[in-house]
Formats: sequence, C-alpha cells, structure tokens
Amino acid sequence: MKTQVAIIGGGPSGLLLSQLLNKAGVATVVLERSSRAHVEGRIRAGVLETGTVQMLHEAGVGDRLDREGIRHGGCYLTDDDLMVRINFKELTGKQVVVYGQTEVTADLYNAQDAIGATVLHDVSDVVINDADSDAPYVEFTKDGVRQRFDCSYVAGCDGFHGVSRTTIPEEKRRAFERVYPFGWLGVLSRTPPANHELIYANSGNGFALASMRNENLSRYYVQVPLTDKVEDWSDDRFWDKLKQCLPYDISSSMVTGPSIEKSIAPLRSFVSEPLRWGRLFLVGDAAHIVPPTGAKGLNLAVSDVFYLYQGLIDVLQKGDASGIDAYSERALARIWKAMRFSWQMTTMLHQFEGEDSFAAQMRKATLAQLSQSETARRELAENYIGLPY
Ligand code: RFL
Ligand code: PHB
Repeated sequence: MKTQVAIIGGGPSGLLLSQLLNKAGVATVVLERSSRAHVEGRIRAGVLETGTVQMLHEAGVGDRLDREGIRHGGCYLTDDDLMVRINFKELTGKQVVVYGQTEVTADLYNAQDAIGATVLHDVSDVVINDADSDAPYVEFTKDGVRQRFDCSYVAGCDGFHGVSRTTIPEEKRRAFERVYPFGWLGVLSRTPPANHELIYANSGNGFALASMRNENLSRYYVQVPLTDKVEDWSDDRFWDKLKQCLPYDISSSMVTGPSIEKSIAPLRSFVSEPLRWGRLFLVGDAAHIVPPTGAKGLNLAVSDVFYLYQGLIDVLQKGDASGIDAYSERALARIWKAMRFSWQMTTMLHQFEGEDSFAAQMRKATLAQLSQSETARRELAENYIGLPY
C-alpha cells in the first residue's frame, strides 16, 4: 500500500496533522497503537492558547470549541492565603480557552471520519524503515497480519514512549532532560469548580491546582511523592490535602464529591534534538515533554504541527523543501521558551523533597514580587497565553 505521509500515533498531534494535510489534498494514514475509546478517554490537558484555537479552526474543528469552551481572561497564583490574579486580558489583550483534550481529540476523530481519512487503531509493532533514504516505509501488524505502507514522509506523533524518536540513531540525536522528584495526583469530580478561574497554589503543604472542565466538572491536582500509588489516596485523603494547599477563602466554600477519575503523572522536562532525521519528523510529546504546570504540552504539539504541515504540503505539491528544511530549527526555538516557562512555573510553585529553608523563601519572594509588579505579571501572562508562532 502507498500513502504520502505516514503518521505514527493518533493523539492530538497526529490527528491534527492528518486533518490539515487531508484538507489540502495530501494522502495520509494514521497508525495508532490503542483503541479509539482508549485515546478518547485519556484525561489530560485542559487549557488552550489562542494559537491552538486558531489552528483547530483552520482544521475545521472549531465550532464546538467556540460553543462549549470556557474563555478565561485570567488565573490565580496563590501563596498560602495570598491570591495574585494574573489578568491575561488586560496585560496581553488575549485569553485562553478551557476545553479538555478529550474533547479536542473527539472533535478531531469526528472530523477525520467526515472526510474519510484513514486512521488504523490497535496496530502493533510499528517499524519505520529507511527514513534516511528517498523511499521510507512503515510496517505494522493489524488483526494478526503484517502490513506495509510506502510513503514520502513519516511524522512521528507517537508520544514520549513511541518508536519514532528511537528510530533516529543515537549518535544523530541529543537529549536534554530534567526529572522532578514528584508527580501530580489528578482527580476529576462532578462538582462545581472551586473558583471561576484556575488557581495554581504554592503552600506550606505543597502545590495544588484547581482547574475545571465545565460548571459541574472539576479537575484538581496535588503534588505527591513519586513513590505514591493511586491506591494510597482515598477521596477523603485527597480532598483533605487539596484543602490544605488552597487559600482558606477557597477551601472553606469548596464543594467535594466522589472522584470519577484518579491518576498520577510524573513530571519531566525533556527535549530531543533535532526534530528531523531524513524523511522522519518528530512532533509533540515524541520530541519533548514539559511538566504540566505551565499548561504547555498540548499547545506545543499544536505549534509543532503549525511549523510542519505547510512545509509538507509545499514539498509534496510544489517541490519546495524550504518549509520542511526549516522545521526543526523553527519549532525548537519556540519549544525551548516553553520549556523555560514550564520549568520556572514548576520551580516557583512546588516543594522539593529535602530542599533547604532558602528555597521556600525564594518561592514566597517570587509570588510577593508577582503580587506587586505589573511587569512581573505581564511576563508571566505573555508566556501563559502562548508565545507567538
Ligand atoms: P500523545 O497524546 O501522547 O499521543 C501519542 C499517541 O501515539 C500512540 N502511540 C503509538 N502508536 C503507534 N505505535 C506506537 N509505537 C505508539 N506509541 C504510542 C499513543 O497511544 C497515543 O495515542 O502525544 P501528542 O499527540 O504529541 O499530544 C501531546 C499531549 O497529549 C500532551 O502534551 C498533553 O496532554 C500535556 N498536558 C497538557 N498540555 C497542555 O497544553 N495543557 C494542559 O493543561 C496540560 N495538562 C498534560 C496536562 C499532560 C498530563 N499528563 C497526564 C502527562 C495534564 C496532565 C496530567
Ligand atoms: C487541567 O485542567 O487538566 C490542567 C490545567 C492547567 C494545567 C494543567 C492541567 O497547567
């Protein structure tokens, strides 16, 4: 079988790339290891930058997002009972949209169905061959049968644990990594959000985040040691911990209820350079991971797609390779700035096990400076709402 672009991974980056390429008349096939229900059910990101919203519109999947997404003109950073509002709208003229990654994924799958794109689920043992030649091909097993697609280009959109990055020979890539000594325990509950805007909380009891999906669906996180298991955290224990981290005004009036999802995610900063090897391009989490504290992971995956998709169309339809040649450098320039922001937000808001007393004072001083300086708030707002493409 033949296609123009073989896309490994049917998460948000693979689906968005496939949608944009198909709309422009480029043939693609998406190879996804899991079932559609599994991909659609994964609860992850919640905050979309303006650029992400524009890209989803460009892909023709912006309607439900416009109707159901919640526009947020600001968020709060807190330090015990001190609440600092970052007014995105006033400081940058822009807002973010709270709309779950599950919804983005569902919208993209529906759009792919509507245009008859090829998305193969439950494929195993994907192998990318001859990516450094003019004739790459991918092999995989589906329903017990080994199959092959010849293609012009391969997009590695298969996340941090995929096969694409490690297809690049070790001597041709370089990794930069920071692993944080804690994870986030996340809970979804059918309760009204604790606050009308997100709260990122620093406290003597550690970090917490109060987020939401809609007016009766809340998403909360607290920092936990990496050794903790979900089973260690009853709902009651979770709510107690969360309340200890949030300002009293918020925790005293917060509505709690049974959790409908609970999971622990480790925190990591990671970049693999370059993003290209021959005819293979790395996109999204396959190339980089950020700690979720800056809400940048999904948004970075979308900006990678922005830098790549037009380049692929140009080379396939006009023979102009300048876009794909510039992809790695252009995408990395933006990635590193988001890396810095996510690392800084993480450092500013979390307790590090074994830290000295100085570290806690630095967090407090940073938050005090934010509360007093519009310049400091503007810098944070510019990064949070998303740097320009
Ligand atoms: P994904 O979503 O990991 O999708 C990769 C897909 O590839 C498939 N796959 C394979 N398929 C075929 N063969 C193989 N060998 C394969 N190996 C893997 C997988 O099954 C999967 O379907 O990567 P993608 O598309 O690059 O998207 C990245 C985003 O999902 C990720 O960056 C965000 O979820 C990160 N993130 C957040 N990002 C934001 O922008 N804003 C947020 O508010 C935000 N919050 C979060 C987050 C991530 C979190 N966790 C759980 C890590 C909150 C959390 C808790
Ligand atoms: C979420 O709602 O899941 C969420 C929001 C903001 C973040 C991370 C996660 O920074």
